[in-house]
Amino acid sequence: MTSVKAMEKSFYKDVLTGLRSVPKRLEPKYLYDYRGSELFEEITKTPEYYPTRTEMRILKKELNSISDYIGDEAALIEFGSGSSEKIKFLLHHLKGIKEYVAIDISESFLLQSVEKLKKEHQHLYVHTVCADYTVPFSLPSLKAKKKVLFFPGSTIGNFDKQERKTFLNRMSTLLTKGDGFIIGVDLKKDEKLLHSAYNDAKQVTRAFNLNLLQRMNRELLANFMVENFEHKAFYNHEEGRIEMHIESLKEQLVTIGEEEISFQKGETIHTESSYKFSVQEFQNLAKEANFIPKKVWTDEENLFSVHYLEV
Ligand code: AVJ
Repeated sequence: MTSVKAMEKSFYKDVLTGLRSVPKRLEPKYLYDYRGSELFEEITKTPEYYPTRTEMRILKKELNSISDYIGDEAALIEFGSGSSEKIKFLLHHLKGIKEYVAIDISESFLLQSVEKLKKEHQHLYVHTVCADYTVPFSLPSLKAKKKVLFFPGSTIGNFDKQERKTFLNRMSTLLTKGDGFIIGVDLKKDEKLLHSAYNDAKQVTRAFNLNLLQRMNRELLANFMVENFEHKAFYNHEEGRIEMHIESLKEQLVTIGEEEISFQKGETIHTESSYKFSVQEFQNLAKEANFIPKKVWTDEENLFSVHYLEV
């Protein structure tokens, strides 16, 4: 398991590597420090950002069916446990969940949200794992026989082709026959809708993206002048993904610790991709990782999908 301390060190290394690359890029996981996690929560409440509320609507609508798949004696293992509202809902309504494992990269955020959960569910076995699930890690030993992995929010969309292959394969090796995997996957749709979901009117997404510059200033003693950069998000049709970038508004030099990084006017840092899939495309990916697609739940407008996979 990767400790968070080790991760902080690799933040500096990864930043230098990423900003010395052409084109410049930073891994999306670095968007989620405490402030970033807070801002993401705020994004989910904007009227334009449909994924969170649509997925929640699907979970509510399909509660009985989901309950049948989970069964009456399972451990639910959640990756990226920032999404406390969904898990609260499931734990409250699905009595078959006897044990809960919360895995998240943001330690303070994780501990805070799990404390509340423990108080509300005194009979639930709760484990917290602070880890970066994009690298190999192990699960704590569990009491429940059946494992159900829960990866909501279409975070799978953050991974590129190779990363999602590796991730799905890793997930399937955590499971044995009869176990399950519930995964939320955002669907391909009208590009205008997609565009506005990542360019909200209140500019919360902008603040979320630019927070990465402030994080580098805070943690790595960098000197980014945030007003010299702008948020840029658009749908890349060929790649089937939203791309989020930070654009340099002028030619400038930035120092990070002892290192200097130069920016051309208009040059960008690619900070996040958010791939969108059709149901068929995702099921094919799942099959390549030895999963059997058992069920897919969607909303009436076909904005979002929730899949139940088995091994
Ligand atoms: C949490 C990765 C699913 O890609 O939609 C939201 C992150 N970025 N707005 C997404 C995000 C900008 C979100 N995921």
